Parts: sequence; C-alpha cells; structure tokens
Amino acid sequence: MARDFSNNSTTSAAVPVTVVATTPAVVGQWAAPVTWPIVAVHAHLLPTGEILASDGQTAGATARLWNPSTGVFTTVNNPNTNLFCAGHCHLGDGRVLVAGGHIAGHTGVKDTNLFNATTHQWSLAASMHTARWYPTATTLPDGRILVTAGEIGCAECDAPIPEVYNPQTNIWTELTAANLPLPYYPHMFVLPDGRVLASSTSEHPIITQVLDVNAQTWTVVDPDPVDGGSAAMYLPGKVLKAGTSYHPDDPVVPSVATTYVIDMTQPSPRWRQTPSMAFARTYHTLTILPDGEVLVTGGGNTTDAVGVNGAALPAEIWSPATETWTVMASMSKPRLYHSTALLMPDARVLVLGGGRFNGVNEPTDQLSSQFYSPPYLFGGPRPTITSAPATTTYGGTIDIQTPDASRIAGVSFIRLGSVTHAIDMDQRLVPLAFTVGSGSLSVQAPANANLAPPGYYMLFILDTSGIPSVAAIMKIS
Ligand SMILES: [Cu+2]
Repeated sequence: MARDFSNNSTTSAAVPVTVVATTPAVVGQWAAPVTWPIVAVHAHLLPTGEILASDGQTAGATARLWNPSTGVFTTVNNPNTNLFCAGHCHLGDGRVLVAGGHIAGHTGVKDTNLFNATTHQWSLAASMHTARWYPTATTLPDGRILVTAGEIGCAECDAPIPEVYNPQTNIWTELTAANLPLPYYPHMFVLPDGRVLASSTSEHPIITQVLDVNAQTWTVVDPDPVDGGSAAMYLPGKVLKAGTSYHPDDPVVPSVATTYVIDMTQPSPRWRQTPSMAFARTYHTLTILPDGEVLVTGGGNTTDAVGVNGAALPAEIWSPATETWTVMASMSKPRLYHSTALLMPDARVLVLGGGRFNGVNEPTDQLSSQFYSPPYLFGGPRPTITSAPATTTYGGTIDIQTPDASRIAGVSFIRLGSVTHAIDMDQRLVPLAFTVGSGSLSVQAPANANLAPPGYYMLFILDTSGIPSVAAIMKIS
C-alpha cells in the first residue's frame, strides 16, 4: 500500500522478489550484540577511535566512553546538563560540541557543552541565546558552528533564529535576518559553494532551502516538500534522503520507502525520485561507507516509536552508480526511535541505541550495540596503510605509505560521525585524487574547507575490488 502526505492510499500490483545467496560476501555479516550500560541515543566517533555516547530522558545525565578495542566502558557523565535530544558536531580541534539539551519534553536549554577526547572532560562554553531541544549543529568551513531549529519551551515552538558559535572567542551570534522556523533536527549540509542546505528534517517534510550564513538569507531550492527521514551527502553537493520523517507523538501511520536525490552542483537542482528501499522505514539512519555506497539500518514499517514487531531488521545498501538499494543481512535487535549508527575506522558500521521514548522501556530500549561488516570486508585481502601523516592542510599533499599502492583505485576522506535521531550531523565523504608511486600514494588533500570543514577525518584507501583499508585518522586545517 502506498500513502501520500494527505493520507490518501492506494494498492500496487504484487512486486516480484528474487532471493539470492546470503553469503557474507553478498549481504555482509552482523557480529553478536555487545551489552551496553546505557541506551546510546547520541553517539560520536572520537579522534582516538573511541565512542562517546549519552542516554535519554531521565537517564540523559548518563554518558559513557566505549573503547571498541578493549570493550571497556568509562563513565563520563556530564555534570552540567541533561544532554538528551541536544544537537552536536565536532569542532575543528576534535572536541565535541553539544548544543542544548533537555529539561522536560519540548523544553530545551541554552547550554553549550564541550567534550575533550584527550582529557575525557566536559566543560561549559558560553550559552546560546535561545533554549533548544532537538536542534542541529553544523561545522562551518571557517570552523564556527551553526545551530538551527530546536523547540524552545513547547511542542512546535521552533527556535526560528539560527545562531553561530565562534570557538576562538566563545561568543554566540544570532543570525537575526535569517529568521526561519524549521521543524526539529533539520538535515543540514555545507555545500561546495559554502552555503548550507536544509534538505529535510527528522520531524516533517519541508520545502528545501539553502542558507547563506554571511548574507543571512534563505533561498528556496525545491518548493515540493518530498519526504526524507534520514539524509546523507554522499558526494560533495549530492544528497540522498529516504523513508519517513515523523513526530512520534502524532498518530501512527505506515512508513514509506521512497528515496530521493538532489545534485546541488547543477544550475537548477530539484529532488529526483530514485528506486525505493525494499523496506519502508521511520527512525532509520543513513551511513556513508568508504566505497561511496550508503547503508540504511533500523527503523520500522510504521511511525510507532515503540512498534518493535514492525522493526526492519535487514540492512540495505544504496549504490550511487545504479541508484538502487540491495537488501543485506538482518541485525538481531529492533532499533527504532533514538537508534544511531556510525562508520568506524575499520570500515565496519556500529549500530546502537533505540528506545527511551516517553517512559516506555522494554522491549524498546536497546542496551546494546552491534557491528555490521559490509560485503567489501569479505572480498579478499584488505589494502593496508603503513604510514600516513597525522595532519594535513587544504590544497596540500598527503603522502601515504602502502605495500598495495599498485592496486589502489580510490581514496576517500570521511568526517568522523556525530549521530542522533536518524541524522549524522557530521558525516560527509570527499573523494581524493592521487598518484601512485613505488610503495606509496601521493594524495591531494581537499582543495578547500567548503569540501571538508576543519576537523578530523578517516582516510581510506580502496583497491580495484572496492575493498577498503583500515582508515588513517587525520586532522585537516
Ligand atoms: Cu529524542
């Protein structure tokens, strides 16, 4: 059954499904779940390779650091703020900025918290001008942080004035001329021309607009509000969105599987519908993979935030070459509202969280994580990086030592993720040009900060079969 935004429905003809061999080389493989002490409603990959995560609702004053190599959890509770349903991203120096948080449902806070990955300490920065619950934080090319939307003190009381934080001066500045109420958790992407696209939101479909931060102007890109519950900029200026965006307090309706792409590098960009996912989803997460494909995990076939029986357990992978989805192996746990996913430096994807919805706990709360190994990890020996620099600069050259230089066919640069509520506010992929030397690669760093805002990235090398290395983590400034 298909349904539009006005809830008109129609039935379609039967769709034939072909089942193919389900070997790991075809559908990937899920490891056994790992038990967690918290529900990872918010999750960040740190430059150290550790995961910072925090919990939800009454447990939102609870944060943990997880070392995936040792399995050790370290308590790093924030002493200042309940971080539940804040927005977040990485600063250029690798600290995590968390904007806003939770006092009660629909009631945000003005707090700005910073987490230092080296010292494991939280600190309070200057407060925002406006309290925000469910805002989005975006690292700008100049290293400042843009915060948009978020509910101030009641349902649908969306903060209309974006603010920009300067980490050098510890000052927030309101973009008063850029007044635009957006639904919560807008999906914001810095484009190659430096403007910031609002492609969709986690709450409702929107007219697509683009923000010029310096001019404080919004410009309509596409007036047709096609839906997308999660979104990812899979190449510079090219955005994919899929599934349903929804407010979980609204009446339950069926999810959609629809998928759209937009190319903001074209003169008159519009959303273009591409083949749908195999599974309709709400509360799912899109994760960019090193080979440029996009993984979808989690979500369910209705907008019921606690509807575990409708959970979509199979993952799917989208190919930018064919613009089609392929069904992958199934995970073990239902991961609905408040579930998250992060690409790891070893090219696996960590899926975690789900639950903490309106006081409903089991069986929705997922106190676990689960690693997914995509098919590319079963295709043969992985190329290896034997040495790489720790830092690079815009327009510079990155010298990589690798015994596999002669079979390298691609180099990708992927920003460390910071994910919650179906949107990774940081992830972006920049393909890098390179030349092959003897046992080495000479890689061209991103030309400018619009392509790769300052901060920490994973550099993957991929062989001619699309098999990725373990990443080198590198800071660009
Ligand atoms: Cu939430």
